[in-house]
Amino acid sequence: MPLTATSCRRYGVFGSTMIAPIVEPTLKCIRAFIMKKFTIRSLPFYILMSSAAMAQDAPQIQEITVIGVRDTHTVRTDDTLVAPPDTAQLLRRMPGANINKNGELTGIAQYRGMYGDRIKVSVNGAPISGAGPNSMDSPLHYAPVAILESLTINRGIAPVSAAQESIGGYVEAITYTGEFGTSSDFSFDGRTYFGAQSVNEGTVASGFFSLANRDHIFRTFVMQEQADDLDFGSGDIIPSEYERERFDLGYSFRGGDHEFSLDFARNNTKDAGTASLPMDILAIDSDLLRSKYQWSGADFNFTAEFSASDNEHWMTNYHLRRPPQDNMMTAGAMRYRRNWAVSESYGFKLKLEQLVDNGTWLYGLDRHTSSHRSTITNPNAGPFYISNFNDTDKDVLGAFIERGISLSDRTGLDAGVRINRISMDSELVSANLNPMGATSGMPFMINNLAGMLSNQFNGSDLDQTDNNVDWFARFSIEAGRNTTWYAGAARKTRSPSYQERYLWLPLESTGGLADGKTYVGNPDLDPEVAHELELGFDWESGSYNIYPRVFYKEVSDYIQGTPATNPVVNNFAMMMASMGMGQPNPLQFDNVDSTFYGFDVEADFKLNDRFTLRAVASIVRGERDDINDNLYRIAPDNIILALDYQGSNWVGTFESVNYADQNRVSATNVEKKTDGYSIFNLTARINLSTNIEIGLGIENLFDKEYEDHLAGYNRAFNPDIGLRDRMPGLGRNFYGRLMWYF
Ligand SMILES: [Cu+2]
Repeated sequence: MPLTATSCRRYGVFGSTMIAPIVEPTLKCIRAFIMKKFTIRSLPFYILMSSAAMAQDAPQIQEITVIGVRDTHTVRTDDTLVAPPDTAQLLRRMPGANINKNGELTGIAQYRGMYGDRIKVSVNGAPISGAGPNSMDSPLHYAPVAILESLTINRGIAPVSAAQESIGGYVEAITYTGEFGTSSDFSFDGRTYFGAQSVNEGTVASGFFSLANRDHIFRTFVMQEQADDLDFGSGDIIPSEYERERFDLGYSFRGGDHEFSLDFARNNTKDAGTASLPMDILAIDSDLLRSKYQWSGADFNFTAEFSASDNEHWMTNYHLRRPPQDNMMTAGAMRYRRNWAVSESYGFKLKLEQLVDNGTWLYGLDRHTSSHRSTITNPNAGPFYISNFNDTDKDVLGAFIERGISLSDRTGLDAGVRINRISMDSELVSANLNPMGATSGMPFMINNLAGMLSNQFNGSDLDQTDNNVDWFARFSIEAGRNTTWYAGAARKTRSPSYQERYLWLPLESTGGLADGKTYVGNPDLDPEVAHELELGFDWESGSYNIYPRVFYKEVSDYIQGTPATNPVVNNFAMMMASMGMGQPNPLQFDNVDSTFYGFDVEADFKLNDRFTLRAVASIVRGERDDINDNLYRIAPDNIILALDYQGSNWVGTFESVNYADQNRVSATNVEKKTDGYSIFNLTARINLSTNIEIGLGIENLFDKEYEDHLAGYNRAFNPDIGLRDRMPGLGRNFYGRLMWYF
């Protein structure tokens, strides 16, 4: 008999291996939850959930069951002890995922070898367009750990409805939003979160407060965090200090089948070192607004979301790191740089989901438009400026349709198509690299070359439109009581980023590549087109669960830096390098062909009532197809093995994190190899009472010194790390957090 609408209660949260649901739902219900992950947005504070409250709260929502495999991996902050302030660090615990770390608050999501703009990240459903042309405020910068409720990665092929351009994957951060009450009386609830760690004397203090009844939630969040420079065992990473403040205000209303929310967040990042990049953060001041309306009918769900952001950012190469020194060719003062960068974005998403007898239909329309401006100046030479990006626009308008269907009682199919129309443009650019008005000599010649490049750029076809088609299909079949097989296929596209199209002067504004190379863009770039296959199975037998996946992805017109061929670009870079700025032999963004393939798995084995063994392993290869080279900054093979102990009022974990050598490096990006390493971590979470929890941890127990392949190269003067040497991993770190729910 084909599966039809099934009534499932919403109980626990699935995806985190740390949680045992209080009420074990049926396997089919779990699948319904996974299918419907967008409908379980606001989860109650798990620790506060009592079975009585649950019985009362759990609405009898009609859920459609379609056979499927576990296609997301969620880490919940409450159940996972993490030391660092950067939410991106949580990705390291997920199969296939990792982070390219350029600073403590600057973690760029990597998934199966792709990163940066290829991974779509949303915070509470809203896409994020950071201000920094080097992604100093990468999207997860806007979901600090202290306000984070959960971080979810779509395993493998993301549905086309998840995000507009999900060629490399989709990550969703959910922050605390509070819970509706059960009566008309208002109650005051909240959570305070305090954290501290030894490795950089970092502290965080935050509070989430809500005033809620059955119909209304008023909420606010405040946070303050700061730290000194990080210790790596035989020195400090200079600069890696940071300071950040955050303030949120929000409101939700529920009436009948309708729900509405409006949220505002203000982020103020102050001094923050990014030693893997040419400059450090002086400030990031951001305002983010989002709103959502949801209408849940008997056989449909309608959602309308709106978001907007306004980010302003300053960075320099002199205020946190040692400023440029005099050399044979130039005075250090002439190489001081300050960069002002702003981004504005807004977007909406309309989604209508229809529940039908054998599954669901989903129709949607979304738009996201972002503009960026970046100007580089020298505080010691007023007339000096580079119009790095001048009001570059990227406007993505998309429409999609998706179907989830039970083909039989043992087989399910999810499939969908999306069409994106991408319009991009830039205003004209200019620069003055000859602030003293010299009539001969290096600055004069360099400025002439810059003038030729701005003329070339301004005369090219800046106005570009791409029409991109994405589709995906995921087929699942239950092969027995414990096993569900899975096969997926997809075509995904991505139009170039504004840096890839509109970087006109050889500079390092590359969305955080941090390879030390300067780049130029190309307005005529074609969109990337990926074709992907994925196979795997879920084997779930209660105490033993394993979820392996293999994948193969071919990308035509993959955008990659290749040696620049424009003689003006090469001359410019060579002259700059001779004066101590940047490197010769710049790269230009180009369309090439590439292939990604690999394997990842998560598994847990319940040894007995107390002990559970967990494993997460990730292997990925990324290769150029047009030449014999590897792709740059790909995560080394890695495996996390953890042993969890469940005590009466505490949970302990002993964990080994193992990274292999990375010898498959990119010659094009002059990438350095790294050696493998293993570090060991210990954590414990103790419930002092029903509403107070303490977490304690030691990271890198044996103070092992190692190089972090994904942390780039040191770019700031440091007596203990050479310039352009690999960034070290962090030394032993004692850390703790205190969470008090009230
Ligand atoms: Cu920046």
